[in-house]
Amino acid sequence: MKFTLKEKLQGDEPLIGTMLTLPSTEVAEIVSSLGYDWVFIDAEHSALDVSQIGLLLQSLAPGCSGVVRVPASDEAWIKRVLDLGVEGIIVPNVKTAAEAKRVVEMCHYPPSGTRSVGIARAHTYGLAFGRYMKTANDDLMVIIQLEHHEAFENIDEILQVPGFDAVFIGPYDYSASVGKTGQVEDEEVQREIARINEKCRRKKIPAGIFGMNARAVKEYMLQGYMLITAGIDFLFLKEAAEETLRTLRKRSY
Ligand code: 3PY
Ligand code: MG
Repeated sequence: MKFTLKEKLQGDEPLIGTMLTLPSTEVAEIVSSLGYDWVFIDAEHSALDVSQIGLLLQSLAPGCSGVVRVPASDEAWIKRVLDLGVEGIIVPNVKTAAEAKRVVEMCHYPPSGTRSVGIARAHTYGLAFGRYMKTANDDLMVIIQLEHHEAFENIDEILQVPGFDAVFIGPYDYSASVGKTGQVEDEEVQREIARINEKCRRKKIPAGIFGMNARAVKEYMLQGYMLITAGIDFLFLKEAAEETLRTLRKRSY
C-alpha cells in the first residue's frame, strides 16, 4: 500500500479532512473524490465494523488518505484495522504517558513494538509483504487523541513518549471532562486547548482537531493545527436536506 499522509504533512498547509461514519462505499467514494487530503473514518462513535471499514478504505479516491479511529485503546481492534491498510490510526482518550507508550507498541512491529505479524490488505495480500514489514513502523501515522483533563494535566510526560506521530484534540470530550459538555467555545476550554496546541508546536509534534463545520475549524487553521477534521458525513446530508426542504416550504427560491 502507498503511504502519503506523512509526506503531505511535510508541507506548510494544514491537511483538510472530514469524518466518515456511514457504512456506504458510495459516500466514501463521493467525499474522497472532492479533493479532501484525508478522511477520518470513525469506529468509535459509529456502528462501523471492521469489514465495513475495509470497504470504505477500498472506495477512497487516489490521493485521499484513509485514517481510522478505533473505538478504544484495544489491541484486537488496532491490529485488525492496521492490517486493513490504513495510513494512520487514531486511538481515542489517551490519558497518560504509559497509555501513549502502549499505543505505540501495539502499532509497531517488533523489535520496537508488539504488533502481531499477519498477511492482509496492508501487505497487498502478500505481494508486498517484505516491503510493508520493513516500512510500516516508519510510514504509519500513530495518532493519539487527547480529550480528557487528565491527559491535559499529563501533557508534558505524554509528549516525551517516543514513537507517536501526531496528537489529535477532542474538544467535545475535553469540554465534558471539565463539566462543560459541548461548550467547546467556552473561554477556559479554548484556553486549555490552545495550551496543548502550543506545547505540541514547541515540540514540533503535528496537532489535529475536530469541528462540526468549516466555521468551527477556521480559527484552528490559523492556530497552526495540521490535521483538520471538519464535519461529518450524515451532518452534510442532514443540513442539505433540511435547507432544501426549508427553501421549498417557504418558497424562498
Ligand atoms: C471530541 O471532540 O471528543 C472528539 O472525539 C472529536 O473527534
Ligand atoms: Mg471524543
